[in-house]
Amino acid sequence: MKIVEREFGNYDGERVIEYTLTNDFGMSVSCLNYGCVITKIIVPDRNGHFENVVLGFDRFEDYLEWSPYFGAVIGRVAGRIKDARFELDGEEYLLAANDYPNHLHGGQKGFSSVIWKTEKIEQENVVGLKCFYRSLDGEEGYPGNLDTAVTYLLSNTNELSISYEARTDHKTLINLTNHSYFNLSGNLKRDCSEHILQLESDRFLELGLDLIPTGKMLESKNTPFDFNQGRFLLSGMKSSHPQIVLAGNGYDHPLLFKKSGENTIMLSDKESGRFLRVTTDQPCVVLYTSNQLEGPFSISGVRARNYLGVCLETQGLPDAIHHPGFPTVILHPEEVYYSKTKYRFFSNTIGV
Ligand code: FUC
Repeated sequence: MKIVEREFGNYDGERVIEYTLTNDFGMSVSCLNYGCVITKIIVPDRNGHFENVVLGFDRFEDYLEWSPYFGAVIGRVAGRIKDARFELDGEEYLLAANDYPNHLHGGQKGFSSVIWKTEKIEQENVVGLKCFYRSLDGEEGYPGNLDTAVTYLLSNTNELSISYEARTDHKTLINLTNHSYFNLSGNLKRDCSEHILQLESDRFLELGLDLIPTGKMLESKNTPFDFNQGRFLLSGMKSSHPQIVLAGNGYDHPLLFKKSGENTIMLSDKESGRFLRVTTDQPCVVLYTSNQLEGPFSISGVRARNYLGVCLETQGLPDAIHHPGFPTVILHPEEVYYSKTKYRFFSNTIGV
């Protein structure tokens, strides 16, 4: 197993480094010290053909100009916070309204667009990168100095695990995730709409026109949100279900896992034979089918278009601070925030 480093760019006078972690079977994960961005994940298809299965740019400048959070760690709070404000212990906090009038994915300069300190991990059966970031009291409007560590570990079983840890010195909010856009066809050959998704979930959160949860939990049975038996993403994306239409003819919804504790999500692409099994300790996954990806830029030579990738954002419920019925995203000074999501890649004829 090995780690190779290369210069990727410069940001605010700091060097941007790309670290490529490779296991003994040739699978690799590349990531940056900027936003902990995963730039590439290279895994074999059923014929042993290695290709990239995430959306990412070859040039750092494209991340600054175009990236809709490609591969990045999102924090302090993933998703939207209504009206970019919240109250904690009678105190009102005003956040960056970067998705006016709401707050999105941690603000103007959230965890996805800052330089993290890094530490390489090289052990016998695992190779990885631990990233550290201290978010200062008041950053993007949030209270408390928050120390966060994100660890990427790649194993010889073709599993990438991402663990998140955080501590604060003042009551604050936290809900971290990774915003990778998966496309298992390999090197963006086909859209994610051809992927099959399976997970155990009976309810999802209804969204308002601003894409923020209304607070209502809807039943998924007999709707495009029922993935219990597995379904082609396309079958839901082309439906006229009002929630699908509202999200831009696709999914942008928190799906609530049926049980607490560990849950599994299975994503697969028939033609390449690639599978991705995601295991998480988080209560929901925000399923986003890149309904708003279209733009005047290219992603590794492919023109940006909607439905090119699918995000599986495992996390706490979005806008939880405004919904007392949702599990809390408040972090107290005496607590440690910890969460973990694992991504295991395999193919249906050969594998490790
Ligand atoms: C996702 C979505 C949003 C947004 C963004 C790029 O997580 O929930 O609607 O457009 O990321």
